[in-house]
Amino acid sequence: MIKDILKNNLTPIDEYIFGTADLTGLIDKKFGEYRFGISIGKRLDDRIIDSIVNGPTMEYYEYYNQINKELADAAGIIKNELKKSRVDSIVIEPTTSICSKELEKNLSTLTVDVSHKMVGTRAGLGWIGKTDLFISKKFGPRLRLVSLLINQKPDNDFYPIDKSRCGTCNICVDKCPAKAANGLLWDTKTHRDTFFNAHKCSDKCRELAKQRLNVDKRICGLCISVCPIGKKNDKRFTAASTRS
Ligand code: B12
Repeated sequence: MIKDILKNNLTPIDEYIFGTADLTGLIDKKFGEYRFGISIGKRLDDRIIDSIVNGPTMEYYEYYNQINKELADAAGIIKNELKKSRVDSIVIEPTTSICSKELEKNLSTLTVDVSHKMVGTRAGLGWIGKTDLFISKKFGPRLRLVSLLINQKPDNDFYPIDKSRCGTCNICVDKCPAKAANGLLWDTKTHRDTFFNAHKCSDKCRELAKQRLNVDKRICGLCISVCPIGKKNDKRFTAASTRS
């Protein structure tokens, strides 16, 4: 039923991926019975992502705002449709402003209450790459995510992904302008800070956004642009996406 609601309301459907997840024990107790998740990813435009070569572009920045709005709107529609089927949900917005109360509270760790990437791996849609991006089987890291928490177990099985499939590829590690990653592979027992320095990334994103766009935001996107998975006609893309 949930999958039908998603299929019928995400348009055009080939630009989206979605899945459901069991988040029991993985999110704060304050969410109570809302311990199941829906992960939704929207594909990013190849031309805009490919044009990120030395840092963020104004076009990418405007697009980023537009996609956040599109995803928030889509999640709102799904929430209403779920409600009609008597499923209550909580929308976790695509982004959290660095000045928002939630992130301010967690500024020392750069962590929010619900990680979209975790909902995505639990839904079996992808894994975490070496520069801490969510690498989806279908679009690689070329997507933005939104999540909903629900208080009913979805009527399907879950096939979470527990470890990285990046292997020996180090392209994003080498190209990261912040040198934020050390090349270690992710798995569910490995905390972000073991392989990725989010503060170095944040500082560099801010510096680049100021320099290139004259905005006080954290924007970069180079790690998304250089990843071979999800790039059109890349052999690794096919290999990764066909493994279940
Ligand atoms: C805070 C934040 C930042 C911070 C910190 C980034 C970071 N890596 O943590 C800063 C300002 C640096 C930042 C920068 C960027 N961000 Co940002 N950011 C967020 C935000 C708001 C929260 C992330 C968070 O809580 N991190 C805390 C750590 C602990 O969690 P995590 O890294 O998300 O994932 C860990 C867990 O999920 C865990 N995990 C995964 N599965 C499982 C399963 C189990 C069982 C367990 C135990 C754990 C586990 O593994 C991960 C690594 O340890 C999210 C939105 C959101 N609500 O998720 C966007 C988000 C992560 N950002 C995003 C993007 C695109 C960016 C930038 C490219 C900026 C830009 N748009 O140009 C850069 C690149 C950063 C990078 N390479 O990671 C996207 C990522 C999309 C993708 N393909 O991965 C997100 C998801 C927003 C979105 N709606 O799509 N960001």
